[in-house]
Amino acid sequence: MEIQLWREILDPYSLAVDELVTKFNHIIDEYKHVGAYSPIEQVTGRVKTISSILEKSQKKSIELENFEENIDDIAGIRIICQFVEDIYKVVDIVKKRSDMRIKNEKDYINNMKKSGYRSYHLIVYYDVETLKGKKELQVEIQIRTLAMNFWATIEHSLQYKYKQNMPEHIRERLSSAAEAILILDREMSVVRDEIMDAQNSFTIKANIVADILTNIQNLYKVAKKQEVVSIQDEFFRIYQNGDQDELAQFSRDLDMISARYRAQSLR
Ligand code: 0O2
Repeated sequence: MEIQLWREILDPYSLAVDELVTKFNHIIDEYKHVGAYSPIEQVTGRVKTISSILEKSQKKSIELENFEENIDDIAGIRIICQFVEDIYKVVDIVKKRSDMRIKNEKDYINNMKKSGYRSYHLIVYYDVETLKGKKELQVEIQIRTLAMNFWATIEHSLQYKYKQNMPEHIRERLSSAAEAILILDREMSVVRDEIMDAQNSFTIKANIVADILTNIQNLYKVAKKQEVVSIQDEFFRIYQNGDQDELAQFSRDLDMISARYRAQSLR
């Protein structure tokens, strides 16, 4: 197949990957903006390379004319979560969306692969708009924890290096590393609530401080310098005290002061 034709075929897959990465990143932002914990930690995406498509077609005896129907991971999205529980939340989020239709799912978390591989896979149908009109594509979404991703990345590199001939002692090491990852994920789940509380309160505090600083910066334009300086001193005092409730109250008071100045400027 000519390189130009490959480009034409793969272009919509690039669009799908770009759109989906943006959409999943937006979900992270939505959680952040309401000060809530996001089950999605990180999102990446890729379009399978031509050589990788050729290799898979050969391995699975797929005719090149039919590769789009038969290779379901030409567009791939990888979603990384902190905790195993988050993976199932993300699966629910995807299932409830109207822009992705589930074709099939594989739970390699409850059914770990012989290699030790763990991950949740969804194949979804996703529509993109091209110059030729709407095109329905298949996209593979892999959802896994940070720990599972660490293992899979290392194992993938070793698979690539050794192809079918991975030495037995390395296979054994990978298998015991997979066990260690399983235990690590379980241990992290036990302290999940505490970790989430700590992360939530960090995010909430950061948002309050950002609001206060924006307000102070705007007040410099409209209020007397002396008044802003004393507001700023009060902020430093409360911040150093470290009492989050007091900081939140200060932020609300500052909102009212700012609103008063805005009202005055409209008169
Ligand atoms: P690449 O290079 O990552 O794209 P099936 O026909 O369903 O039996 P298929 O189509 O390979 O097999 O589906 P499966 O098993 O769900 O695997 C899809 C992808 O999951 C793989 O894509 C890998 O990315 C990942 N994966 C599956 N098993 C393993 C494993 O044992 N180790 C690692 N590191 N990754 C795995 P590709 O196309 O094989 O590879």
